[in-house]
Amino acid sequence: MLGLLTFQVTYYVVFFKPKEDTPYPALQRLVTNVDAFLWSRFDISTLTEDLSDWTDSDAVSGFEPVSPLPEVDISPKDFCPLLPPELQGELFVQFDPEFPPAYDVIAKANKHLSFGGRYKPPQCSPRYKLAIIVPYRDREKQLFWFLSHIHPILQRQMLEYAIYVVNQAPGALFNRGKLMNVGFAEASKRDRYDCYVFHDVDLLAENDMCLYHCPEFAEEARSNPKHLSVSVDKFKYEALHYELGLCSPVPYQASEMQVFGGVAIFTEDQFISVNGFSNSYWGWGAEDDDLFLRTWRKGYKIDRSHMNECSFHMLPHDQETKNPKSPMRYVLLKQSLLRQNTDGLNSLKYRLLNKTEGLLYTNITVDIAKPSDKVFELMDLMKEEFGTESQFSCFEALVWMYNRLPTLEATKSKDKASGL
Ligand code: UD2
Ligand code: MN
Repeated sequence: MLGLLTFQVTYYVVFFKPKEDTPYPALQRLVTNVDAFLWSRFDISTLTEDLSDWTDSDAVSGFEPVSPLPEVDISPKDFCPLLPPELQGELFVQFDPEFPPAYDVIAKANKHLSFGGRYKPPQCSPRYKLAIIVPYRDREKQLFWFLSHIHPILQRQMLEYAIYVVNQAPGALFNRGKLMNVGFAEASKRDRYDCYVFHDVDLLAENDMCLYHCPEFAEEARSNPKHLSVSVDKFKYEALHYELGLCSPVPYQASEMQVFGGVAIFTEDQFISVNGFSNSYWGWGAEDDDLFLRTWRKGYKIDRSHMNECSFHMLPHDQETKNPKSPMRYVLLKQSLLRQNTDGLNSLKYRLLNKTEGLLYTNITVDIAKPSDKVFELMDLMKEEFGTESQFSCFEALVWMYNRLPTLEATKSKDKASGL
C-alpha cells in the first residue's frame, strides 16, 4: 500500500505537478490518501503542543467565564447616536513607523481613560461594550502607534471598551491564535462584553466612519461574526478570497476561503460556539483560515456589510524572521475541522505571568508553552531544502510531509534502538 502510494506520489509530482490545486478526482483521491497517512502519524493531543515542563498546579486550563451580572444603570440615559457628530471621516495614517509618540503623550491625549485602557462615554448609554484583544510580542513601536490611533477613534464612536494586549513570553514560536484565546478567557473573567474584537497591532483604520460595532442580528434572527479589515492598503485594498482546492477539508464548492485575518469581531456566544481559535498554529500563517473554516462549519456567514466604510493601513513590517512560516500550516488546515471540537477554547492551557492594568491598556503576559519537537524537526528539514521562505502549494506540502515523516520516524526508532 505504501509502495503504491509512493509510486503514485512520485508519478503525479513528476508528470502532473500542478501549478495550482485542481479538483481533479484522481488527484483528490491521492491527496486524501496522503492526508490519511499523515493523520495516522500524528497524535492529535501531542501534535503541536509540548506541556511536558509544566506541573498541573500552575497552569490555567480551559476557559471559565466569570460573567458578572450586567451593571444596572440606575439613571438610564439615551443611547449614544449611531453616527456621533464628532466623527472626522478620513484619517491621516502615514506615520513614520520609527517614531511613535511616547506613552505619556498618548496618555495626555486620552485623559478620560480609566485603568486597564477602559472608557465609557459619560453623556449617553453606549450601544456596545467591547474588549479589544491584541496578540503581541516585541512590536513596541507599532503598539504605541496603535494605541495613539485607536483610543480617540473608539471614544469618538462613543463606545464602551477596554484594550487587552496579550504579550507572549519569549522562548517559543509565536502563536497568534492561542494568544487570542487567552485574551478572550482573561477579558471575559474580568468583565462582561457584548463582543470581542480580535485585532492585529499593526492595523490602523483609515476612516473613523468604520464603526467598531458588535455583530447585529441578521435576517435569520441570528448574528454573524464580522470581518472588519477586508480592505488593507498592503493588499491593494482587494477583498481577498481563494480556493483551498485539494487542501480543503470540505467539498470543493463550499471551500472558497475568505480572508479572515487582521480584525475580526465575535460575540461571546459566537466565539464559544466555534471553540475559539485553534491552539495548534505555531509560527506564521493559516490560523486565520482555520478560524474561517470553524466559523463556516457552524453555519455562520461572515458579515462584511461595512466594506465601503472600512479600510486599514498596515504599519510596514517585513515577514518576521522571528515568526517563520509554519511548515505544517496546510496539513493542520486540511484537518482543521477534525480538531475543531478538541482544539480551542476547551483545550486551552496557559500560565499567566503578569496582569497589569496600565492607563492605556491591560497587559497580560503569558507563557503559552511551546510546540512539540516534531514541529522543529520539520522546520529544520524544510529550511535545509527550501530555505526559510517555504512557499509552496498545499499539494506540495502534503507530499513533502508524506515523504519526510517516515524518515523522521525511522531516525527516531534507530536512536531508540541505540539507546540515544
Ligand atoms: C496576516 C494577517 C494576520 C495573521 C497573519 C498570519 C491580515 C490583515 N493579517 O498578517 O491577521 O493571520 O497573516 O499569521 O489579514 N505579532 C507580534 N509579534 C510577532 C509576530 C506577530 O506582535 O513577532 C502579532 C501582531 O499583532 C501582528 C500579528 O501578530 O500584527 C500578525 O502577524 P504579522 O503582522 O507578522 O502577519 P501579516 O501581516 O502577514
Ligand atoms: Mn501585519
